[in-house]
Amino acid sequence: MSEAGGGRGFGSSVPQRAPWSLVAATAALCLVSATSVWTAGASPMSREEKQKLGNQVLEMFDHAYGNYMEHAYPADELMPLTCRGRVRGQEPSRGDVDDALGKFSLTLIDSLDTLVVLNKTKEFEDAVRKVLRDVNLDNDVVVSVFETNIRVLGGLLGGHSLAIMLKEKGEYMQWYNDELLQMAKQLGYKLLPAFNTTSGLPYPRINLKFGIRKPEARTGTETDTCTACAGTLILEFAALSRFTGATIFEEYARKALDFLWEKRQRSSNLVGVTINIHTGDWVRKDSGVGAGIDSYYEYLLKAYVLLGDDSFLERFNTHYDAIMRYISQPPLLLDVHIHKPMLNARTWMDALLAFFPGLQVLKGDIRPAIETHEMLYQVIKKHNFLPEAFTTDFRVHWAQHPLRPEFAESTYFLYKATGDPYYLEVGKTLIENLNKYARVPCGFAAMKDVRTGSHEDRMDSFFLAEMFKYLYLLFADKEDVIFDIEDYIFTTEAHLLPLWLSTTNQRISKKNTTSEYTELDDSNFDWTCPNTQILFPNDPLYAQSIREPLKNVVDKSCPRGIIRVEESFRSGAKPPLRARDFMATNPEHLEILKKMGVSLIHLKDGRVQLVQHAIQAASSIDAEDGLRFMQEMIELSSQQQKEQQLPPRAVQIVSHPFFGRVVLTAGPAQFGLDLSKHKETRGFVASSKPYNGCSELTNPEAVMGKIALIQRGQCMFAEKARNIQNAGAIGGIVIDDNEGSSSDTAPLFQMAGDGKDTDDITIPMLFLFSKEGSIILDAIREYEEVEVLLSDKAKDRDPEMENEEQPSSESDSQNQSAEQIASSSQEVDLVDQESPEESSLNSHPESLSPADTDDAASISPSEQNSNPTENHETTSLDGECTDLDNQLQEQSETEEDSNPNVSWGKKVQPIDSILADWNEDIEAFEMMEKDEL
Ligand code: DMJ
Repeated sequence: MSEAGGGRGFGSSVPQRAPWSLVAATAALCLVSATSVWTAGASPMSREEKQKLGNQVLEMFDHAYGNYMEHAYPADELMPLTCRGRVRGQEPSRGDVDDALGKFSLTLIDSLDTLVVLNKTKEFEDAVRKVLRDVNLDNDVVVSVFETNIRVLGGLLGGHSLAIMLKEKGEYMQWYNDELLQMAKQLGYKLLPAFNTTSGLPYPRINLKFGIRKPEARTGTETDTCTACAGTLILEFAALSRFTGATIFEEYARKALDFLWEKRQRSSNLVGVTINIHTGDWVRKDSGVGAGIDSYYEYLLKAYVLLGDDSFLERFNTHYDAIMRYISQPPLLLDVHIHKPMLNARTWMDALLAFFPGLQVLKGDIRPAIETHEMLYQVIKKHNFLPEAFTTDFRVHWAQHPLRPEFAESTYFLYKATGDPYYLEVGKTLIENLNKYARVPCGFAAMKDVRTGSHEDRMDSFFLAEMFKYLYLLFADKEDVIFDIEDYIFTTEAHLLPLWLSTTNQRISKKNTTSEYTELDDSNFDWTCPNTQILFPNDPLYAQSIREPLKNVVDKSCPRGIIRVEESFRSGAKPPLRARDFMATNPEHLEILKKMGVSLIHLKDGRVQLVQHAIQAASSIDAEDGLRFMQEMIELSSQQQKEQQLPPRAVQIVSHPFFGRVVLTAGPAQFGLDLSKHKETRGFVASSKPYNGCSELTNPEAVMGKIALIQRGQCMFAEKARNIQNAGAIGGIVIDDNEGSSSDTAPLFQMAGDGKDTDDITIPMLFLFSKEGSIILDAIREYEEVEVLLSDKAKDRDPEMENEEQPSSESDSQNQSAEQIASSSQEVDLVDQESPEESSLNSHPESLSPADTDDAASISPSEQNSNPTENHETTSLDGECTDLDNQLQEQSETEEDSNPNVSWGKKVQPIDSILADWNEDIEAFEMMEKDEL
């Protein structure tokens, strides 16, 4: 098949590899593995172990992909808890996150090139046939331009790239005639109307059938888009142009990039998170490397690699300098304001920035890559996954984790760059955690809350597009992949585009763009895409030496960064100003603050943010006073936080046939045993009589030694607790009397005391909303004996417990209905008290809303103690930290000192056994599905 003006890739088999251009050659060098230089440090991993892990990745992929194909296809995504497809319009809307779903079998298209990387050529051939047979790109559905580009256009192009590679090899895909490329082109044309703005920045959404702005289109009134949304098109669009010869795609993508470049904040060289597509004004002026901006930077550097255009490198380097000057505060990466880049805009980081160390490898800046990666790994070790957002002192800020691949991506690139087997061990941990905590009978489920281990009925397509590629490649030797991965560049969705595109159809590259060519000086090329053999010629311990000082950065961090200063602090004190006396409206206090190098930012919601720059203090004594003041503020603030933000707790049903699979999100109480500090409480449940627990129980024999269930209402929570405690209960669960309530829709809260001394209450008390509570009540009706574990975090289920406790006489039908309860309850989630509203967090692409940026104030950690030689006052801060360190240490010791009966989290269940007992679960899910129908 051919077309007028078609380029080399269109209508022909794979072209001969072009002579190396400089960029292609350097890009290939980026991926030269340094394994050969490794001689010491973390123990090397044997070939057998690497193969075993590679096979494990293959098995996991089969589990995810197989379940998608069996239970969800042709739907866009699999819902792994209810084992069915997610069809837009048929499920409750999740807001912006649904804009990725265009009724075009998203997961299948996103998985195409993963199949080839994982050596599943036969399955790839089948998958391509299915795409060609079943996928319709002309649906009346409004989709995100960004997501459709990176996942669908990128998926089709990645599929095409590998299809022509396979065809060239002569065994598979011999029938292939560029059909995927044709689909890509069709889709490309469908996206073009989005660029119909004076700026050239695309609208964020488009209707696949009706385009934009027509009444039927139901879109086109938006005024803003995120920087990544407008700046993450060039790889796919340029590849489409170069494969087909149709220049328009590359031109449009270049124009959008040119506009963003023109609009960068000129003094800081940073870009904001969102921009007005008509005026070019920055709407959100905060700037980081995570949500909303991330892949804009990625595409500048990769566009240079793929297209060989120096102007992209120059732009990237300019931004990179600014990032390293203002945003990078190793090992942290903290958002700042584009106009005042010395001011932090947030006190937390988001999970999307985990791709950045990988990009730094491509840039050749390995040291900060190692540092940030190490910090992220420690956060992961603490929570099993990277929470969507976490604070500068590494507490969970937003507890969700949708199985994002960015950290695996960076791990892969760091391993390629350093050859340090440490990164293989990191990959092994990622695999273990996925199997242990995210794997469910019908796929892998996103974590609703990394702290409790609860799940969400969601398996995003990027999990298949990216996670499995990076994990497989991490453990693969060259011969484990049927083609040379170094001939390709990864898009942001890990789709593969061949580097030979750099020399194909170049004539179109700069038409109609505003950028002018300027000769770059040599410094622009320093270390970009370095040869790792040159980077670490004699020092195989290089990476380890950088990680070593950061070993305890997460566990030993001083609580810092979150300060809530109420406007109503009482006044009166003279300098040195004490935190408790501070008034943000007192001009004298403000003057003192200034002298101490502390600046004050008024947030929109009336609170005040404080940031200290020791170097801006009038003298070193003032700077020291400033540090003391900030430290006091931190203490005040953390006291307030303790009162306001107790994290959720978990009620886990551990008896047969649940065995810990059912985790219910519960609210804590301000009285009674604090489960975060003490061992879990485990016991059988019994309903109290009266059920409201407001008077002496009439059934003490039934609740004695058990966990009593009580209904909310009619008296104080503390009174209920006393009554069940007096009856001999070892714990209590208060169930909401408001029928239908759920932690999905209502914010969790703490049960307050009764205004009196509650020290007499010693048993743990948790609160469940009605939907969650009815799961326990249903279980009692079905099984009578129901045992639960009350804790601050769900424990991994224990196969041995199952063996011990499984009554041999249980019938299959009982198992089934137990699983039905379990399966419905696995969806029970929590509302993260600390997290912002999901709808705003999902604004595109996965960007965080303005309202989220400043719910607390910050002290920049690097400003506090990054330069101990200049700021001698850091000594006193370190001194202050000692106690806190001890506290943290004690806390983590307590966490580890778990009840031997419930030490499930420490056991690793072999895959075979997981598979065996999940076969049973799968049958139960299928039954459930039939019942629902
Ligand atoms: C992916 O779709 C892409 O990597 C994108 O650039 C950012 N987010 C997701 C995965 O988290």
